[in-house]
Amino acid sequence: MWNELLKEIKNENRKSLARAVSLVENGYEGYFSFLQSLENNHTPVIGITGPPGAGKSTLTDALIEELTITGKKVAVLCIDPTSPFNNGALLGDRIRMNKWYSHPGVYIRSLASRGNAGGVNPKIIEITGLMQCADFDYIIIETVGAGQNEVEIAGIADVTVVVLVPDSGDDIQALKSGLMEIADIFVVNKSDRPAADIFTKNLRNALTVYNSTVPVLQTIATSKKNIQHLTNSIDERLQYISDNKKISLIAHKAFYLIREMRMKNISKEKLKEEISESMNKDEFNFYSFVAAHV
Ligand SMILES: Nc1nc2c(ncn2[C@@H]2O[C@H](COP(=O)(O)OP(=O)(O)OP(=O)(O)O)[C@@H](O)[C@H]2O)c(=O)[nH]1
Ligand SMILES: [Mg+2]
Repeated sequence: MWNELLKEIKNENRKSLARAVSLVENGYEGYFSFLQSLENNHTPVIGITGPPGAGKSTLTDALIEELTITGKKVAVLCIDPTSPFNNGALLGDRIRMNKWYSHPGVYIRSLASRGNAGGVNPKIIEITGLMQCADFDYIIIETVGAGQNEVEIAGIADVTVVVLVPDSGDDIQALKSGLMEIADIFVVNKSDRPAADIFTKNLRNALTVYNSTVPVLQTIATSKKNIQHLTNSIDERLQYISDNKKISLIAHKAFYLIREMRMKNISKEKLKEEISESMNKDEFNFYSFVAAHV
């Protein structure tokens, strides 16, 4: 079955790709051996993150347009916000993205974040790996950006674009909350707003203080302004990924998957059950209990 699927995926059969993504997402039997059998294809992965409502989806839509105009093929993984705070935007995302569903060079897939602390789907690494064996030139991952949660995506994407809006204080906020460490490119979207220039200036100044050379671009995603500048900047960044960063990315992904696998049958609920059964016994020893689970 897996071999047949792989053949179809390579033949640009999007239905087969969709099916394979679901199988991987659900951890269907044999999925990991299947991943092991894939060749090393490194389609570049672009992470788009930032606070809720910053315009990530609108920007992704504009990026798809810019890239497909030049004949590129693009896969997009949208991590559906599961928090009620974000639910309002979902429908809008769908309507906006709808026009791409019939485009042969575009594949869009929504994935639930399933309450994962990093704001990404627990199987995102494997799903991205699967997409890399298809015919795409770029894979874009849009993640729920809420507070500290953006950090996870930086370990998966080759280039992380942090989208901000010119709201007072957000520039400093962004630097404080660790976004500076993860951003390869800052985008000040909604630069049609009057505060855009001063915001951009403040952000650039703040970055200089930290000796950061991360570029800051202004865009207006809704009117597709400056999008080519952004794609150029992404391509430039992709060209100069240091070996150090490559090693860090692979190590991060390996760490994440190993942890997932080791913790597979462990949950606090299950531990509680076991403890409630044994804690009143004389022979109960906390450290022996722990040792029995590692
Ligand atoms: N004025 C202006 N509005 C914009 C711009 N880009 C996006 N918007 C609007 O901002 C709102 C939020 O845009 P989205 O693209 O859904 O933002 P998002 O970051 O994907 O939102 P979440 O996924 O919910 O975090 C929408 O109403 C967009 O039309 C822009 O450049 N200028
Ligand atoms: Mg969105």
